[in-house]
Order: sequence, then C-alpha cells, then structure tokens
Amino acid sequence: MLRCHAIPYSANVDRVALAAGLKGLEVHWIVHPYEERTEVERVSGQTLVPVLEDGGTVISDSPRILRYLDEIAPDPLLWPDDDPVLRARVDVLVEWFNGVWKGPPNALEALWKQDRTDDALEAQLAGWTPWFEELLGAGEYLLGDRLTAADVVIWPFLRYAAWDAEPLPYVFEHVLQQVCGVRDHPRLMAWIARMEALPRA
Ligand SMILES: N[C@@H](CCC(=O)N[C@@H](CS)C(=O)NCC(=O)O)C(=O)O
Repeated sequence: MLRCHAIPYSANVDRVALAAGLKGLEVHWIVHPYEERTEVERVSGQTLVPVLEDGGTVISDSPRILRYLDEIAPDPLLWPDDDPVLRARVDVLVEWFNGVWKGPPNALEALWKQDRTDDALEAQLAGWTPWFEELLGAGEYLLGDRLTAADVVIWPFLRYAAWDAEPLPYVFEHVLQQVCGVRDHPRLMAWIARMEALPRA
C-alpha cells in the first residue's frame, strides 16, 4: 500500500489525498506534528511534506507525486492524454499557481509572523481571486467540464481561504482566509464545496 507522510491541515498534503481518492487508491497516512520532521528527513532527505512512499520509491513535492499517481493509476488522468490543448492549459495553470500564485501568501506569512505586512502583495493576492471566478464561467471545473490536475492543485489552498470550521493553526492559512476574499465569489464558493464532496484517501 502507498504510504504518505503528512502534517495536519496541509494544502499540499490535501492535493495527494484528493488525487489518490479520485483514483480509488488507498493510502496509509503517517501524520507528524508540524515541528517534528526527523522521520520525513530520514526517508526523503528533505523536511517538507507530502512525501510518498511506494515500496522503495520515495517522492517529495506534491506536483511530482500527482504525476507519479497518474502513471501508476491512470483512471482518471489528472493530465489528460487525449486533448493536447487541455493538457497544455493544465500545465500552464499548475505551473503558474505553484510558481507565481504561492509567492505572495508565502511572503505575507513571513511578514505577518513579524507583525508586518505589505499592502501591494495583499492587493496582488486578492486581485487574482476573481480570475478563478471567471474561469469557472466555462464549466464545473477550472478548465471546463473535466476535472484536471489544475483543480487538484488549486482547490486545497482556496479551500483554506474559505474555511469556516475550527480555527486553523498556521499563519499561512490565516493569510489565505483574510486576504483572498473568496467569499465574494459565488461560482468559486460552489466549486470549493463541489470539490470538498469528492472522495479523498
Ligand atoms: N513544493 C512542495 C512544498 C511542500 C510544503 O511547503 N509543505 C509544507 C506543508 S503544506 C511544509 O512541509 N511546511 C513545513 C515547513 O515549511 O517547514 C510541495 O508542493 O509538496
């Protein structure tokens, strides 16, 4: 069985749980306290989660893990192989989200921990939220009527931006909750709820 190292309330871990759930894969979760990464480092040579173990194969970094899951369990494919245009759009959105979108909340997290902020970064992050609302005008999912890696990669972060259950433990998620402004966007809120209802491992 697949094993995955995790911490509670981790958006990057949620990506793996959702991808595995959609594919009907079982995962044995090893949940570590946020401050304790000895085992993660021993297994993977670095401290961030998620880390997936499949027999002797060890993979860190959630997008790499999702691509691995597409290889070992291609039903459904998160990166569609029958539509090159859609597949390229998935790559663009996934790379933009990981390489660009995550920048401001990471920077704001570091500033908020020092009781500082940056108005321009907050405005940049808030200004991106309507893009998701507009994308959802084309269908049930971010790139139309087909669920893709873009939804799996992006949903966990906007999920925490919309979170209204128990208090979240990390400053990063407080940034998302207080800055993204997802609640002003009905299609986005409906997509967040639709994604929440999908199976997770
Ligand atoms: N690029 C990595 C980032 C992983 C990452 O930042 N994980 C967070 C949890 S969501 C973490 O382990 N943070 C602990 C730390 O920064 O020390 C991925 O997508 O998996």
